[in-house]
Order: sequence, then C-alpha cells, then structure tokens
Amino acid sequence: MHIEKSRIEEHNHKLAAGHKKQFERAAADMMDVHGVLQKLMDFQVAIPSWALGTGGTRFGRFPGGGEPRNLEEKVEDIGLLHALNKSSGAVSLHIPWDIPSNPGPIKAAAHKLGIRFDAMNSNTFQDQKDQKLSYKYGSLQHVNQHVRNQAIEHNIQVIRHGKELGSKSLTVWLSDGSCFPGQLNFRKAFQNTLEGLQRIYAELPDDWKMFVEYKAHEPNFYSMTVGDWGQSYLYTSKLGPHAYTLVDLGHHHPNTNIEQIVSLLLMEGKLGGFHFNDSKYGDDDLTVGSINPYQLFLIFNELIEGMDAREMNHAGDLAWMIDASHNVKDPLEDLLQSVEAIKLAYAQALLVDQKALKTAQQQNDTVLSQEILQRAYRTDVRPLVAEARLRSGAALQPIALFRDLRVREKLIAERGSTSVATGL
Ligand code: LRH
Ligand code: MN
Repeated sequence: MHIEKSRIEEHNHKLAAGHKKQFERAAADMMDVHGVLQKLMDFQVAIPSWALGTGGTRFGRFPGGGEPRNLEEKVEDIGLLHALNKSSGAVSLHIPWDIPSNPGPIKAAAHKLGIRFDAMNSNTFQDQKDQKLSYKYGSLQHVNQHVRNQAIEHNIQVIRHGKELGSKSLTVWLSDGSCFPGQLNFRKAFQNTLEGLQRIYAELPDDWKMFVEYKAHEPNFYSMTVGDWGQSYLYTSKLGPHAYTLVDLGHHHPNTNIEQIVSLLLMEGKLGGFHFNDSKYGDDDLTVGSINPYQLFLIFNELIEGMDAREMNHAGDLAWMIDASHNVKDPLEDLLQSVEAIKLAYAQALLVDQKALKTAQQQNDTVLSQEILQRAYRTDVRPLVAEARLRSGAALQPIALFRDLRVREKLIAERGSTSVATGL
C-alpha cells in the first residue's frame, strides 16, 4: 500500500489555518526557531522490523490482521510511516526473523521509500529449527566452545547480510546468564563472552560500529552476563574504539537514573545509541513516552548537553531506534505515537536554556535549575514538531490521516485478517 502525496496535501490543507495559528503562537517567544525546526526535520528514528505485527506475551497474542507477511511488506509498512511523519527513514533488521532473501531489490525498494538500513540485530536467544547446538544455557558465555563458535559464526553471518544492505552497525543483545545461584561461574562467563565478542569485532568492516546491549533481567532471572551499563562498558572498553553501549530504556531495574547513565557513557565516548520504549515495571516494551515522558525529556536534555559538549551531530552520531512490542494497539499507530513522543522530547530539550542552567548549577540554585528545566518541559512543542513535518512534506496529524485513509482496513483486505508478521 502507498499513500499518495496528494492525500497528504489535502489533509494538511484542511488543517493549515488552525496549525498556522498554533505554530505562530508557539514560535512567538522561542529562540532560533529555524535552527530547532531544521534539527527536528533531520532527526530520523529507525523502526524495528520485529515490531510491525502484533506482539504478545506467554499468556496470549491477539493479532489485529493485515500484518506484513515478509520483508518486502515490512519495508512497505515503514514506507507508510515515513510518508506520514517523514521521521521514520530507517529500519533495524533482526536475523533470522528478517533474512533479506534478495538484498538488491529490497535495498532498492527501501531506498525508493527514503529508508536506509540501520543496525542489524543477531539472535542467539532462540534455537532455530535447523540449528545443531542449543542456546539453552547461553551462547557466547556457554561452557561448550562449539556452542560459542556457533554463536560467533551467526553474528559474522549477520554482518554479511548487513553489508549487502548498506547497514553500518551490529547490535548484540545476549540473553545469556543464569537462573539460580551456583549455576554459572561469572568470571568464566564474562571471559568467554568477551573472547566471543572480540572474534566478532575482528570481523567488523572498518566503518562499522558494534553495539553491546545490556539488560537487567529476563529471560534469565538470577544473573545476566551483560546485565547493566557497567558490564557493557567493561566489554566495549576492552573490545576497542568501534564498540559502544546501547541503552534500551526497558532494560533497567525500576527507578534507575537512566539519564545519569546516558551522561556518563557520552562523557566516555562509549554511548552508541538507544532502543526507545517505555515501561512501568519490567521490559514492558510499551509506547515511547506513554508511562514516563518526563524521564524521556531528562534523557534528551543530557543528550543535548553531552553531544554539544563533544560537538557531535545530533541526527547522525548516535543510533536512534525504537524497540517496542504492541499487545493491544495497532502496530503502526503505536509506532507513529512512539516517533512523535521521541520528537516531542527532543524538541522540549532543545528549548532548555543550557547556559542559564549551568549558571544555576554553579550557584547551587536548585529551585532555579528546576524552573529552567520544567519551563522547557512544560512548553507545548506539538505545533513545532507538526511544522517540521509540514516542511518535510509529511502529514500534520499522522494518526488522524492513517485512520481517515482506513490504512489498516486496506491492509487487511490486501493481506487477510490472519496474516502474522515474524518477530516478538
Ligand atoms: C531484548 C531486546 C533486544 C532485541 C529483542 C527483540 O529484550 O530488547 O534488543 O533483540 O528485544
Ligand atoms: Mn532492545
């Protein structure tokens, strides 16, 4: 399915007058509006290929119909999102869920839709039907060298797929760990994992990055072999300059100060990127900004302060990716909301008067520093983010247009009500 440009222009025309008033009011007392708009237009978020269908839990999965049946249809769906918000110009593939059987045509089709291939994800947390050795007791940590070799070979295969598609990075998330005290020798598990990562790192093309994603718990519930930012930092520091830590917002114990972790990883030049989502308890993979939008704002505030301190390019120097799962919402509407929440948090953080904040911090004026932060957080930046979309040729109200065009109904008519996408 493809959305005609004329339908988007028609939609924007209907909303133009109301939007213009709101934007002018919002922009009236804003510094450097054009600078902020350009940054918003440049900021693209990668869509996870494993989150274009309905997700589920061990208790159940309730598919909504019209789900993409193959990688071609997944790229098409991301094309729909990108047409609506001109902010979803990248896809992050998961192997073997999305092996590109014909990389050339897939790459061309994605390119035509303005979509590039972001980080490739390996998968040594499931046993594939044709797999020789099981990952039940881990992959790179495993006590058996043959299992470790199998996992290393898989990651090298994933790099090969990525090279064919023009990707420039590999994300390694390991479900490795233990469920009971005494099950694992932590030091041996770390050393095996490091040795495995080093052999994968050695196969990285010179212009590639490796992202080491940590997670506090699940599917192991006593220890995880890459369990927190400190452990990931230990690996990435020992691996070398192309290795970075990837922060999945849902991979922390409740109430962890993630913005402080972000600030320190940036300071060390070891922050590679994000898996954005939201959560209230565990790795809930909920819509970004749906539970704790203030935390997302505080993370972007640290990102802007830290990236500007290192003169980094906001749009290109870190990997901006979503990692979510949709149990009750339409997957495409959920992803549109997540991209919107990321852009809103970025826009609010761009409005923070960093100079005044530093002065207040120097004077230990905690009241004033909170006033400065929350003035930006409480600014309604929706007209600004909408204006950035308008100037990029996207829809002023993506979800409203998605519904007006009855996209889901059309996808169900085309693909059927029982089509199921690969992924979580
Ligand atoms: C693990 C994780 C990882 C992906 C998977 C789909 O919880 O966040 O990033 O490989 O979800
Ligand atoms: Mn993740």
